Amino acid sequence: MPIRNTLPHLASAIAVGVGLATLGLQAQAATEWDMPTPYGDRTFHTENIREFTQDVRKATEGELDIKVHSNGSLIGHAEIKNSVRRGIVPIGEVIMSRLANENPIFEVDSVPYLAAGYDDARTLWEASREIIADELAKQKLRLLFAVPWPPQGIYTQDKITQPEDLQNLNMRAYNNASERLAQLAGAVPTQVEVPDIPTAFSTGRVGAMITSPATGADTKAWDYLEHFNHAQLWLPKNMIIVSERAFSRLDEETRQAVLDAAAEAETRGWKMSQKETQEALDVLKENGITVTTPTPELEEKLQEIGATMTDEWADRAGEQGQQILDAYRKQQD
Ligand code: PCA
Repeated sequence: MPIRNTLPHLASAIAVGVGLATLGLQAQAATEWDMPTPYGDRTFHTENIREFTQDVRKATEGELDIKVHSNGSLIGHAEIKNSVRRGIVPIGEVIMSRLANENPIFEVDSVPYLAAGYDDARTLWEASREIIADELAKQKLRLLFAVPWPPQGIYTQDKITQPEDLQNLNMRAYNNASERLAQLAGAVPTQVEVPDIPTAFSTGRVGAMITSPATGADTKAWDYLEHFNHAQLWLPKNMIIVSERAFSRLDEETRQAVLDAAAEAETRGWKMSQKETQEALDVLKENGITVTTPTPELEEKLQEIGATMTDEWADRAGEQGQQILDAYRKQQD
């Protein structure tokens, strides 16, 4: 009798014990996050992100382990933002201006000549960061950090001196602004993601492109063209976003570690970008690309296109856009 009575108790005690042990273990097990990014391993953005994930690993003693899947290998660029929003992945990188169709404020960094150097780009970021973060927060996305690409220019097979030289070129573009600029210059734009650039050139789909010295060097532009015009049109930013839901599941200490590493990654990334500009220009030259700046005639045309695009953007971006422009101009003074 006593034995019969004790056994079930013993069994359930063991079960509870095992259950608690499992729970305890789960609470301590490392969290693993998959992080899709659109650009390749040679890109300084990817290097910076890897450093960010190492910093998080170190600071949390391995509690949060973020695994980077670069070059669109896990999720293509076009799907990354919505994948984070839907919780398919907790964190990811996208170029901010890709969200322009949702709200024009996301492409404020791709308006030609609005902020075409690092100091102005930084001021513009300070003037726009909060409003952009708030827009993302409405979708339960948290902005962790943003880092600019080097200034955008124009790659061509032939030398460009006159505005007419751009006409009818099949021009590779990557966001609405680069597409619109190509259009206004009389070229024929086609959107192509970075991993697909070499194929787009080798199959003749495009013969020119708008991008940075960095991406030209990363994709070995010298294999398919000869000229880079360092026009310094704008500095588009990549941003790292995390789903608020995934973020809130982390404990307080881990959350702080992520925020600290993100702040460092932003500071480091801006420096890397600036350094990369000169280094990539050198790589282009060493590999036979002729690097020039716009002739006065071309400059005039690009400025005219810039003025048109600034007006178009301001119209589209309405009150929020005006708020950013006012804050930007005020900080510039
Ligand atoms: N490289 C990316 C975005 C801007 C840049 O410099 C691209 O060309 O798609």
